[in-house]
Amino acid sequence: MNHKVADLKLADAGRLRIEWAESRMPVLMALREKGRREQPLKGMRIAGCLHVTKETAVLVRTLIAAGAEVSWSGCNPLSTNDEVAAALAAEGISVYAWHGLSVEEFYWCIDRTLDFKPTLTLDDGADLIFQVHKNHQQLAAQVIGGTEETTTGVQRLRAMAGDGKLLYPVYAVNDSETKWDFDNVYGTGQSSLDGILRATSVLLAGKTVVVAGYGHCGRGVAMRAAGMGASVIATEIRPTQALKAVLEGLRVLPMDEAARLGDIFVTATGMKDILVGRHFDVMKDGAIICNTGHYDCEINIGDLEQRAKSKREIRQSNEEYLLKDGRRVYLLAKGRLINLAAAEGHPSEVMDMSFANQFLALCELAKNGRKLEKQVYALPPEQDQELARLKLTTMGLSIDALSAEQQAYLSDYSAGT
Ligand code: 9W4
Repeated sequence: MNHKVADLKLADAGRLRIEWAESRMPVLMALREKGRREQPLKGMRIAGCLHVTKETAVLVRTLIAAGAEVSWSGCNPLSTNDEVAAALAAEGISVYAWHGLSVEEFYWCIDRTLDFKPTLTLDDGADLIFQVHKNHQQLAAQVIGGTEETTTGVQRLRAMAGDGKLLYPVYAVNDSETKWDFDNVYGTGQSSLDGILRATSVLLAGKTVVVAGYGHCGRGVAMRAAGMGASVIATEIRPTQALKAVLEGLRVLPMDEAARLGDIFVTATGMKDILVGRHFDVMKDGAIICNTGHYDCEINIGDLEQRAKSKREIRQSNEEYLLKDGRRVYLLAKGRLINLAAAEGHPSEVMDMSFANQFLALCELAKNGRKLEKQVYALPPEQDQELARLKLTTMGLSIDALSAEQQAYLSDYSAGT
């Protein structure tokens, strides 16, 4: 058997999910049709370690259409969609993933994907690459290259390359503008509000939303909350970001002041202890708090527990803390990423861009990877332009181009102003 999933009977439901994602991922679908004709991945064996979601399934099917053999595991024990995993397995695809697997099972799954001796690896968090380097070094010689999806993974791989320890070249997919900018701003923006609404079903119009951290994610959340009629306060520690928030029409305050005013708090800083005891002490009765930053330590839940007389799950992903003075504070998704724990992560349209980058990176490795050093590489900037253009085309949009005269004007340094 070339798979291990929770329940093959879920395959029909999984197929519907994947079909829906395919209808929302036109760039990857266009690349699939081109790949089917040109077979850029023919002869490649790809081991992937990436969230088993409906969008990932669209990528997997695309890799296969382009000529690759694949073997897949999930990269987070909680992110596997069992219906999707079943659908892939039922199609004969090698997939080792089920929701809620243990740490030992997690590495067991990765090892199964390495059994078929990959020529390319695809990572989200670098667990698969690390497993090759730690326990299967003999496989590295035949691996042409790998890709890595996340910032953290890329940082760790750069450190390895710096120490001369990286055994094959890796493309940092995260560094592409068509990946991080779209994920962080538009993906996190919409899906975080989606999570908040699924967990609460509150009216956003007229509410005061406090966004902690005005980075890309915070900006996305603020923009969408404002669009639904909330008045938005941003908190920041970086003067430039705070200034941008002000010039984009938000109020900027220290959290100690914002804590008294907010109806809904969303942390998006990547730092710990953004909401702590002294903030809970002054929040309005009924305040809603959640996190969309990478770590689940932005909200100090210990401080909240200390102040609580009792707590109960009042709705899915929504816990009511009754404080000793009678006020109620609602903590969503236990302070974990609200967009993933209470909604479905980035919409398929956004993943379309990220995974198209993955696909093109693997094609590039198959073609030219043998010429690369054992380093971490950014994808060529032309790829960003190509993908953005393709996305526009699939949306039925076209843009202008410079005329020959305009091109010449750009490079003519003899002309005055
Ligand atoms: N999913 C995830 C993580 C933790 C988690 C309820 C609280 C990331 C990127 C993509 O990490 C991911 N914790 C959960 S559910 C859950 C899900 N709970 C359960 O109690 C804890 C994850 C990439 N991506 C999208 O964003 C959309 N399609 C994708 O492939 C997926 C999942």
